[in-house]
Amino acid sequence: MAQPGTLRVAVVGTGRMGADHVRRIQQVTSGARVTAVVDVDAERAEAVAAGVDGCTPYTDPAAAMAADDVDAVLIASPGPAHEAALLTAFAHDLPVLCEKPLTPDAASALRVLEAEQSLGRRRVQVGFMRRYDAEYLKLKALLDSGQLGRPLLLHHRHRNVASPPGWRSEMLVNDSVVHEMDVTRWLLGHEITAVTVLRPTPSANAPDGMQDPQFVVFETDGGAVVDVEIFVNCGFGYQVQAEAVCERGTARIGDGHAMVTNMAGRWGGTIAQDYLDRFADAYDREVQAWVDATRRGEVTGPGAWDGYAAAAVSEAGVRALDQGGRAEVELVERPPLYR
Ligand code: ISE
Repeated sequence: MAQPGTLRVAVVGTGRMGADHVRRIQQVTSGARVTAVVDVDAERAEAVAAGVDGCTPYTDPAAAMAADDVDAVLIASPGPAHEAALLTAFAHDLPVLCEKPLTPDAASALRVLEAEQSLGRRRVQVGFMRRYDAEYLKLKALLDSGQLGRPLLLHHRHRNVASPPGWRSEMLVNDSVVHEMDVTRWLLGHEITAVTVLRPTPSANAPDGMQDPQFVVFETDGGAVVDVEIFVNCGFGYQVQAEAVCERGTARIGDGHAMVTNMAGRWGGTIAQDYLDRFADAYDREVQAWVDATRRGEVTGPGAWDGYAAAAVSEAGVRALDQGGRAEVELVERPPLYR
């Protein structure tokens, strides 16, 4: 039985990310426990539920959200399933932590935004976990302090060891670079107005037909120019780096120098191999912040507007990738609920 006041969470989607969130809520987060897990694969849901005391497996998100012992929902199913799960959570007036992307395209994200507005209050935190990473938080605090002056440029590097099976070129934009879209908006406080995608000769290690790496450029409404190297089959490790170039100096994060070793005439360190490792602390902080805010009856962190804005930039990015060159971002006016 959950302690009184403990947030009882249904986790929708028990793939890699969802299963990691179940572990996190049970073992790391305070004030919450998992009482339901949902997966279209019944056996997988049962296997995950079997490891958690008092947890019921479901194949239908709506059934889990209607259960008496569910107070909140964490959505970690694939992006195309998010809209239906979010609308069902709204129908039950349940607070939601929704993994990124909010939805795969701007039209569906806008429908979510409209549905949340009709509730009259915010219900959704979006899983842009980099906003909870200690290094990104330091960079944000430094930029906000004004010590470096106005930011002019951001350089991002985003590398994965290997792309998952079934990945396509546009997923580098809407599944990977979506993080840079969000941190750029968050770090600078600007909206992204245009996206250009340049396509170097693909790596011989990329799957057939995949444009990898890509070089993506954002323009912002505050006059900044931002570049992103996305390379999802780099082979050697998981690296996420960012450098801000400002009027009075620069600041860089993500070098991964937590420990440097000297041995046998060489110096060096190790490189994380995936995001669950590199961003483990950020995920822990993100989920704890969601649980704490939800228990206070609040919604904090990146919300549906941020999810929609990232979806609109992704859409422009995919257009720029397909057609070559530059595509402008089409964004609706920011509704009062998100100002
Ligand atoms: C994945 O879904 C993530 O969110 C990771 O942070 C990103 O590095 C990876 O490219 C995505 O596929």
